[in-house]
Amino acid sequence: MEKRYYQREIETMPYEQMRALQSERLCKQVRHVWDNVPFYRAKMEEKGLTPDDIKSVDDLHKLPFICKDDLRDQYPYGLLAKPLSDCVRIQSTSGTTGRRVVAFYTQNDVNLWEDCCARAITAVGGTNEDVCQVAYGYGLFTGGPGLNGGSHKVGCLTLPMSSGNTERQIQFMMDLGATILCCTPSYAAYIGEALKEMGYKPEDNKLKAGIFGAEPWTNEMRRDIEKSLGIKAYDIYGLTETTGPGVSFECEEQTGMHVNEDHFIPEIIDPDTGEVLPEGEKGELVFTSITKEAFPLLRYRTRDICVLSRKKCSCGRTLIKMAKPMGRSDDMLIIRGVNVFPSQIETVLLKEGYSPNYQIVVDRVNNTDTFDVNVEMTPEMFSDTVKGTQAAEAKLVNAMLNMLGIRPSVHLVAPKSITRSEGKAVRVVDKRKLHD
Ligand code: DLL
Repeated sequence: MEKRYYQREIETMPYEQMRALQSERLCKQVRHVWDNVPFYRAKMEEKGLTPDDIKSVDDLHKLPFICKDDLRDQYPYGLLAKPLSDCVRIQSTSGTTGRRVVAFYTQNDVNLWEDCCARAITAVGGTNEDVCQVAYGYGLFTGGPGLNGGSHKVGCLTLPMSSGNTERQIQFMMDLGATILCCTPSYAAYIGEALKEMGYKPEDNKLKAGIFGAEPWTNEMRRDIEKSLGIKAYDIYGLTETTGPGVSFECEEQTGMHVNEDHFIPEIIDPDTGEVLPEGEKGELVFTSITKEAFPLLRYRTRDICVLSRKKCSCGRTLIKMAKPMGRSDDMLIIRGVNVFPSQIETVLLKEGYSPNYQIVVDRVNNTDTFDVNVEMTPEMFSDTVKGTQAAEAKLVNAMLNMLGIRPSVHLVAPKSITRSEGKAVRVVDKRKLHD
């Protein structure tokens, strides 16, 4: 693929120059929140800090962390750093419990956010010749609006489909010759399945690339989607609190996502002690947004478990890379004392030739955790004998035991019996929470 950048100078900026740019922006941002957000001023004062104590990125670690609960406590306007008259947009998380998080944007914030998404689209080969189908949800969710804006900036013909109505998605995809598909990986897998059912082969569509994110997905799932749609599948990461998609994006190397460091400074910390960990170590990802005007976040704890790497990338970008987040520290299940990430189950299933359609059900009976995994059979297996099914279940139990260190009960269920998701998939039903 020809090397293309949306903002070459930034994307290939030498490290020292990027540090200098970050330092300048960080100092300005700290002054901005000190002057405009009483919450931040109080937090800094608690630590005996004033803006004069932050002179460069080297001083970042002195600043206090903020977390989701702070955002909820300050709902709705407590963290706003610009007058309402300067704000043009909100987006919000899909959170089902507690107060929602609402993020605010000035026109400039929207503009920079769309640049980040345009970088992601350009990195997968997108140009003004492309037809970009945006099948992330529109509305309060950031996926649709973010990639829609990025697609416009690149000059693609943008299909603002939103998620759902799969038949219509496929009709537009085929009739208009979509070349880039943007949606969650679980919806991409579902579209792949639906295409096959409608009698299409992977080569029948014009798609060349997909930009999939908003939920954890494994490399095994990537290969599955690439095969079923006949495309290259790229990862994209972001969160409502920091803007939305485009905080980081994957390039042609497909070995992690370049962080848009001119807007977001990443750190990895030990989630228990808060200590900053050296590059290459696994821990909780923390972001400081250094260009956001309306809703700046200093050292926001994402809860995503991740690794950063500054290893040279063949794409020519110098932006630091983050690995695929392996899950959230708050999505991690502790079952009979063992840490279990849904992504580990997914890895086993795809390795064993199953689809990524599964659901984990955890409960507590007589003070002991029960751990069940429902997995869809492949259509070929469905006609198989009961004995065959039992043997297949036993094989999966062993593979999961090897991966996790605890034994689940595996139940093979009929193909298509687990509800498909048009947005983020629901992988876990934790009934223990209901009894607590
Ligand atoms: O999911 C923003 C987004 C939209 C990203 C479209 C990519 C594409 P939230 O709904 O606020 O925002 O959820 C943010 O989703 O903290 C991660 O736990 C998870 N997440 C997002 N992207 C990825 C990814 C959007 N590529 C939360 N891999 C984040 C793994 C992801 N997890």
